[in-house]
Amino acid sequence: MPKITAARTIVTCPGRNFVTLKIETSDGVHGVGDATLNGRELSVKSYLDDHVIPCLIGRDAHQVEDIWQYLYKGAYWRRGPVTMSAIAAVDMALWDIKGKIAGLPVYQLLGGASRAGVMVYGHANGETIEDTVAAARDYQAAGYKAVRLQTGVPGFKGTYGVSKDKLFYEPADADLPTETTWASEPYMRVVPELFAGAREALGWEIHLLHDVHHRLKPIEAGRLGKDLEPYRPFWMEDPTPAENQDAFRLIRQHTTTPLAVGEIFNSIWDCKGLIENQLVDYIRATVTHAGGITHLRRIAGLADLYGVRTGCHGATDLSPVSMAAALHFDLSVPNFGVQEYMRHTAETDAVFPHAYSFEGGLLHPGEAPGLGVDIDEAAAAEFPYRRAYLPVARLQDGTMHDW
Ligand code: EZ4
Ligand code: CO
Repeated sequence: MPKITAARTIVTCPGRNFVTLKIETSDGVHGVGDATLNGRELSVKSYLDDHVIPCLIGRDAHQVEDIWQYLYKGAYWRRGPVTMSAIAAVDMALWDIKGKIAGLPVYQLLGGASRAGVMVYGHANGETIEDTVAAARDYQAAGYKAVRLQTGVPGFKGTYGVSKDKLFYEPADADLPTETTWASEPYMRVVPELFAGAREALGWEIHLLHDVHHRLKPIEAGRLGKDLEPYRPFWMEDPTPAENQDAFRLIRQHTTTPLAVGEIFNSIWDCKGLIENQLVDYIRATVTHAGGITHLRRIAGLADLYGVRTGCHGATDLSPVSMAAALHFDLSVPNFGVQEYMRHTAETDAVFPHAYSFEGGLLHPGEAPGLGVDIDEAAAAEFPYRRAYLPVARLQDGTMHDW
């Protein structure tokens, strides 16, 4: 049996921080897992270094399920983003190892390909509607079948989802949280105009998505969903904070715009009510923050019973290791919907050499055994950790708001 002989975390900042777990085995095979939690990176590193790695040494690396259960049930203190990201990193690394030993890409171990490739959506954004539509046109020209549209709210600096750099969106860009301002009314006026402009310029073939990023009250979300209906959006994401899942009942009563939720969920228990009550159409939990491939498959299995499809989070704060793992999952799972895809910088791609590739609007994980991604430790060492936080949002009178 391949025994776990060593494991360590590697923190690197090739433009943004990433935490990677590397597990080594007695077979000489190693695996990698992503443990990045944006703005709280070192907490997960400590959880792994101080509390998980000592328990892994000597275990059979093939026992992916048992090790998952051991870390989940064995902690006694269950769930939460730090715990679940740490467990996820172990799980990803073990699937990587299993694939390498079997000589198969991980998607083959998950039941094989259910489709030719993974439809992804890119991020078109700009300060104005014209800029956003122009960016979306570029994505369309590059072959994307789906694109997310985010535009600046007139009169507000630093609107969520609008990037300083056209290609590489990174909200965690300050040593301490920057403060942005928010008001729902101008936002709710501009988004339907954006979608009208986009449909006129791009036609009806391309899927158009929008992320509300937890910014609205339930009745406002119902209104926005209704106002977007004529433009047939693929989804409206995170319309309200999902701690209150009953809010989705209210939103549902008012709109047929499909709803996507779950990028900040970390276990099947967060997803259960929304799925079983058919209050969402896409579940966005992802490999890194929701307990790894093992747990995400369980969430997808539950979702499939209710006609809910997957739409994994894929922001740049998930490393190429997480992206690779997501693609193996996406390719194999029966109820796949779409995968978010924000390109990483060239520096990040150099630190994490990977086998996945983009063609014709689809990503494919490639045929390399395991996850098909690795970390170049010498390259990683050139980019030391830099503290960085996500911004916060306040209403115009100073009241703290959901970011
Ligand atoms: O703001 O991952 O849909 N994508 C998103 C992301 C999140 C970041 C937060 O770290 O909402 O861009
Ligand atoms: Co989002």
